[in-house]
Amino acid sequence: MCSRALNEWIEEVARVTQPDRIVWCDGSEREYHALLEQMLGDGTLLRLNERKYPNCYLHRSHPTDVARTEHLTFICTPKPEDAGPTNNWMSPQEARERVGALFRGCMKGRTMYVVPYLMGPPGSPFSEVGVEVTDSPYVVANMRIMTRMGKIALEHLGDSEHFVRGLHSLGDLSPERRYICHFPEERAIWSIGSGYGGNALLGKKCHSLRIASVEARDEGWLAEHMLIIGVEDPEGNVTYLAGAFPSACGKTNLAMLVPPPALSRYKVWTVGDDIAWLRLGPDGRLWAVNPETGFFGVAPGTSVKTNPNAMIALSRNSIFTNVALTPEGTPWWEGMSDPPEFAYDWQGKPWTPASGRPAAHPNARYTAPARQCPSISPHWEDPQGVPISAILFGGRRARVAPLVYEAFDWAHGVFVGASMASETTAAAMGEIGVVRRDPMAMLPFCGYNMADYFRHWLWMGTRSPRMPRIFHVNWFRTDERGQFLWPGFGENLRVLKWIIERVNGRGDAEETPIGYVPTPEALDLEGLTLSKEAVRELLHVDPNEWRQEAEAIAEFFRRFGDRLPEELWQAHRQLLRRLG
Ligand code: TSX
Ligand code: MN
Repeated sequence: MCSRALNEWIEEVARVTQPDRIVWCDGSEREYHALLEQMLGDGTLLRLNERKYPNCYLHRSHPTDVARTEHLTFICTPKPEDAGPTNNWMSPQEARERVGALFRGCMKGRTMYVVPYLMGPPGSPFSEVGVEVTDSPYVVANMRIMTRMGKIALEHLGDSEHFVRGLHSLGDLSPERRYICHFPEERAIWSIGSGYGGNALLGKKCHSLRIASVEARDEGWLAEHMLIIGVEDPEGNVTYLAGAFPSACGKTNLAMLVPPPALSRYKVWTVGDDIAWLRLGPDGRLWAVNPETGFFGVAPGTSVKTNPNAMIALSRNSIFTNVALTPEGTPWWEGMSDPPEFAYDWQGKPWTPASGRPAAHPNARYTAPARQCPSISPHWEDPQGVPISAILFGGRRARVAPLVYEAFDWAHGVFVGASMASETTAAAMGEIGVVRRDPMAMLPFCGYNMADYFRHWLWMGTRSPRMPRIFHVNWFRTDERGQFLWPGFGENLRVLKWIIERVNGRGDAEETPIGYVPTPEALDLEGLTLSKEAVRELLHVDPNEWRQEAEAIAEFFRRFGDRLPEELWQAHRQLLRRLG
């Protein structure tokens, strides 16, 4: 029943890469365990404590291969303008020559795995088939957690030639010969020289965001870097929200939020923590699915306090990458609990709290099945998706951005998303506290010119009178001494409650130059000990700060030249006018 186009492509890839063996993956439990045994045998994986972490494994990556490499990630369109000023561009011809040369014979002596996978629920009109060819068994094992792999994908494909072609090889793991190339016209991805998640699990960022964003533009939908949650109120009504946040804003924590005691009659359901595919439904509402089946989460900072649902999800059937290992064979990372007296660090070296370096890599990850998350929504695999009532854009801002505000309308909301920014945190990212623009949290993930992407967003808003309302949130505002003003975490549900009230025509707000901000009384702060002063500060919109912000936004917008939609400049002028 296998697609001829698929067979022909696999033959062609094998001719170029010359593997010793070809293995077609069926996605079965049995195949998974054989693969794990093989990796335990060759040292790719270590088995963790079977009693405390059943069926869990540790992988230590090459020390220079620990994160996505944006400077080595390319969009390969015929014209550089089609990649836009925020992407690296390489001509398809140069990519075929330069990167193609690296694939020649790269699988000699290795096994080539053919990994068919489905992004999206079985039987859903949202869903897409991809096939990743890889010489990394670690990639295959992670793909089995993150996607619907094997038989189900081939069934979806039938004899069609319509699938995303992903070619991946570890190559020699040298950063000098590392490339992640995307060919949106051919719906193809070439990745070589890295085994790291976002570079190598091609179903995730490469397919579900970069390639899918181009398809979404062409076909009239949205492929977004968003979490999806359902908030159930005490009466049992569930309101679905989607949210885009740059890194280090706690997106996975928000996706798995546990209500605080004062709102214990509410419940937050997790639909997805990273990617949303959104389409207009027959009812004119925007419906969303999570194309993935797992969480590829940052381990450091994840604890029973910050995210108890993630801790349960990752406690079995999970793969850990670059975490520390305790003498009892359990994983450990900074922020998980009090440090052990002794551990092996992410590179396997002896470590104590006095070592003066982190035990886990700051970008250490867990790969955990979504179905194991206690808050997973009963609707997370619904083929039609869930109806989205509000879109949240967020950022980490010590000042300027209030706790929450609502955009005036869709076009203004697109302006809010396009001008999003966040402050850097991790020392690994360079200086800390620097404001970086990251429109819709898509800067590293949009597969085409972001000016065109903004135009696509604006157009989507003209297609239905029932589009979601758009909000901006900031959990990270600080006082003059640098202390966080808002308690964050579960208490963020108080902000979501106001957002849901607004969507339902309630919830008091004050009109400000930047949008609708809750009145202090409109936020449910019962059981919180926040001073009146702190609330005032959290909700304050300072015209002077915002005039500076507007100039920074203009500077960013100017990078797109005359390709930037006029509506965004219009929104910018209106902001300046309202600021006086
Ligand atoms: O994930 C976070 N969220 C979202 C939660 C649903 N973090 C963790 C950092 C990002 C990876 C947060 N950190 C949040 C937040 O809302 N807010 C903060 C800032 C903060 C940190 C600590 C405290 C309060 C705020 N308070 C105490 O530690 C007692
Ligand atoms: Mn992400």
